[in-house]
Amino acid sequence: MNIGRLLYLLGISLAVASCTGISKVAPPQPYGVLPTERQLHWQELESYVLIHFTPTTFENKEWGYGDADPSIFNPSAFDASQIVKAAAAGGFKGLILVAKHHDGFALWPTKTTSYSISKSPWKNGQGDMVKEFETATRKMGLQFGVYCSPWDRNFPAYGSYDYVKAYREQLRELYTNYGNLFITWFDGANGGDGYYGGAREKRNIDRTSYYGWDSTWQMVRDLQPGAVIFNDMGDVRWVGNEEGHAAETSWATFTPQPLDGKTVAAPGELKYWLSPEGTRNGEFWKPAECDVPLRPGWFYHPEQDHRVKTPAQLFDLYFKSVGRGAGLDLGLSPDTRGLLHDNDVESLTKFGQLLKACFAENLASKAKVTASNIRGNSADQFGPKQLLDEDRYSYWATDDSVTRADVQLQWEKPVTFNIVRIRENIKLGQRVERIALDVKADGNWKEVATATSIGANRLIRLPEFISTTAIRIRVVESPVALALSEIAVFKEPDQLPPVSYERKAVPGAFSKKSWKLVAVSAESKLPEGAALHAFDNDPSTIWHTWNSEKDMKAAPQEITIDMGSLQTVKGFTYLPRVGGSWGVVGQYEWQVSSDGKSWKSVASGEFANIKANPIEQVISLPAPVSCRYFRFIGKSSVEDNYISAAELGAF
Ligand code: FUL
Repeated sequence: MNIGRLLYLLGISLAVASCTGISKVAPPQPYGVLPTERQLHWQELESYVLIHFTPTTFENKEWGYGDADPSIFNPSAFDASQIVKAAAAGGFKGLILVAKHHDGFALWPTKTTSYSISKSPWKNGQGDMVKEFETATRKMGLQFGVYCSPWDRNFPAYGSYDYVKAYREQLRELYTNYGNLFITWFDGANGGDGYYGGAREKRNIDRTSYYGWDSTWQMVRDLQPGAVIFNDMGDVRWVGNEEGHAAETSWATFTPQPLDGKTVAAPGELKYWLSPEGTRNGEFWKPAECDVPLRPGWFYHPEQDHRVKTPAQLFDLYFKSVGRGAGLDLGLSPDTRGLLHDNDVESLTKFGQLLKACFAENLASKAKVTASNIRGNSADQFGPKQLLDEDRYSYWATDDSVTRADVQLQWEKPVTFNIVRIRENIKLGQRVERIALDVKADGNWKEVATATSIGANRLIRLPEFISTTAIRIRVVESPVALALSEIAVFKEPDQLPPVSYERKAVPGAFSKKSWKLVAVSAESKLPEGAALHAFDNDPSTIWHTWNSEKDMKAAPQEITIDMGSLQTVKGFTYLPRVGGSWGVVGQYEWQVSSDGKSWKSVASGEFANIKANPIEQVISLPAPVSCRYFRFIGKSSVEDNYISAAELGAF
């Protein structure tokens, strides 16, 4: 053991005479697990976009089945730079292209499958869309990354080792031909129904062993050493929802937990409800990425043109993701022209302007800054002025014995603010447990906010502007000496419209006032699971077919409703329950009748991605139908258990 370490353990801040004779104080020892270089780089990017554009776009679906004819992939006006420019205008620093989604269609001329861009009429089969995106992305100064879906619903050999070999080869092509990547994204949706070269069947794989992730990811380390692996078992964890927010307390460290009854945690198979918060003192440095589409779905759907998130919503999500030390990964979906819709471009641009205006002036730069303790009294090395230099790794530190301390910022004239940004030097780990923010008012300190899990980035956003001549950041709990790298103070532009994520009714939605239950194949014996809850206009109550662990009525289950009179129906809606995926329907069917006796099936299919993104499913019929009765059949449930519905609707 060296002497510095020994004295550290004795709790002494060591002043060592360096060989040049200048006195230097030893830095604090790192705490817990630490980020790697590539994770530091990822953390600095903060926000990036994710592009979904495949034949699935042309089918108006969320998950392609793998059977779409490649000839449908023929954008009329594709322009990667239009998409990248809009992302850059939104302040995003990187772009991930879905080079292959679950439908298996490769956007580059791969040698591994004939189901690729080479079979599309676009550029007469000579195009390479991954290259076009890469070139446009780098031109705009953004970083580039790829998503290549492990699940492949087209590949005939999916489920056998032959596919795994081909998949690795796909990754090799992507890792060698498109420059340095900042991220390689592996989603957890794996195995299930698919075309599989015409077999049209369900193929289950063992998520813990099938892909041989260790060998696959070694390729990332060998070929793309700078890229982080997005995956719960990789470098960056999924935050556990597709709504774009981490928990209020969100640790960068995480210990993935296997599901009950399983011995290993595997991608797509772990206790996701722990992901928003992470694990204090967790086993791995694995910060969260919050992925959320700009529209309700990841792919473009014309009927969602008016459901693009507003700049104010994006701003709110920025605080709930980036502001909680996570990354923000915003899904963008080009339309069948191969361009972003004007509404999307407008929202991104205004969001970018908002961010810029908000963070343009750091009021802290004009403040006098003092601290209650400075490590080894060495102000040059560890003084609070390090908090103002915008360097994420220079820092104010306290003596080892001091784990509670404060920093004051004072101004000659009052400043008005509502945002404070605090960072730790995460090269020394995530140390601080909790801080408080005080404001000087009439000569006294008043606490206005507290915050936990500081890490790389913590944004405190006060609901009201405050004018003051002094603020104080008090570290109230930390297991070790402090190592904060930044305190910054901002005022957001006035008068942002209030943010609401309330579900908007589908245009033309029918009133359910005179709807009546005709029949139900099963309903819970518990009153809270009654069939009536499927159309009571209350999304918080559900129809379900569960009585107890041992007594649940499995799919298929159906419910028949009388709308009271003959209606012209253009489509139906299914709203899944909130708070978990139990009972959520996977495969569905709707039948209609005008007399309640003879029935016709008018819609059937899968609610793709409903587990990860449980939004209202809007199913438009190919042509309007006239009917008085409808029957909804939950043919399967995503968890292979029972059936539930929060609301059924028609329009
Ligand atoms: C999920 C996928 O199943 C969705 O389709 C989408 O690609 C989303 C970003 O990841 O796992």
